Amino acid sequence: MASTIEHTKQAMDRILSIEIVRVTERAAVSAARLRGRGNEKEADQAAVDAMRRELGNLSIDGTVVIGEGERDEAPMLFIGENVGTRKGPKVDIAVDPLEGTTLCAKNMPGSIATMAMAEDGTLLNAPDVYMEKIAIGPGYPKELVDLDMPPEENIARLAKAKGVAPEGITALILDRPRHADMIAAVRKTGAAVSLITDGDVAGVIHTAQPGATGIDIYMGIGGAPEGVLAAAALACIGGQMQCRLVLDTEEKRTRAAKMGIKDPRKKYGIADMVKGDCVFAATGVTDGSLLRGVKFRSKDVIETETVVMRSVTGTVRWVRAEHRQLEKFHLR
Ligand code: VTB
Repeated sequence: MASTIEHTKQAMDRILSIEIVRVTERAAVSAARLRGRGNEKEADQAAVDAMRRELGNLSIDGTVVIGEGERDEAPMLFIGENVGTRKGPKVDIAVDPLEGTTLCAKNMPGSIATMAMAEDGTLLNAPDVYMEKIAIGPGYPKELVDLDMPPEENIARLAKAKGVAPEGITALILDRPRHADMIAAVRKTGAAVSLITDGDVAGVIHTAQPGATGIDIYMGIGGAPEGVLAAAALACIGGQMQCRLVLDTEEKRTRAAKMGIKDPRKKYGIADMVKGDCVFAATGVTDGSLLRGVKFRSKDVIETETVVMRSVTGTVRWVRAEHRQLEKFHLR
């Protein structure tokens, strides 16, 4: 008889890596109905409802470890919530039903519906605080860049390893006042800075395919939940990432400690955030450079584009779907 771990692995491989596509598709379509309406909350809620409904159909005994918030503040998909039919493998679930709520509300490029599923107890349980992040693509020597090195040095080392002048490097950074010094430091080296207003899960993923995206490095401070989701993606497609939680108050340190974080200054690599086999999926809500957004082709057909990847095999599947049985989306 197969052990529980083997059973989990087999399920993740054969079934769940396709099943989770449905989950992000549902969330994306529900959010996409509310694109450009200027209402972040409503779009997010629609994505949460749809994602939760579909997660309930999965044959898993899942626990949300990265979710919409802590139990007292989020009624659905809160950290610790049990999801799935409970008749299946025990898995950790990380969700961001609508990553880039503002992008969706303003109908700007780059919002996605995303989730990751991993073996039980293998995803970092991160509180909803900020996180310092730095990420580069695959093929570079280990520990080439480091959170504790000045941006100038990281760019210089990356350029040397890539075999180009700093001018040949492009860094992706969230456009926030807190990054003003970092942006100036990167530009001083001659490197280019690509700014995004939101959506750093997709931002980090861009570094994995520099040839296609033109992005060599992601750096800056974003949300910790988004950091774990991005790490799940990089665990599948390769690349390096280093992160550190920003636990700058006693309250945050206590909250983190309750989630099992002993060292508040710990630098996490991908393997510290995603310790086992994992599957990551994202469906485009608005058009973006990673994924096409949802298309309402006619009143009978909806198209979605999803990427789904698995860490153990490194398989990346692009799923372009045409949906004709639209009742499943529960759209009003
Ligand atoms: C990022 C980004 C998100 O928040 O984590 C960012 O991935 C960081 O937070 O899409 P601030 O907006 O507070 O700077 C988002 O932009 C929105 O959740």
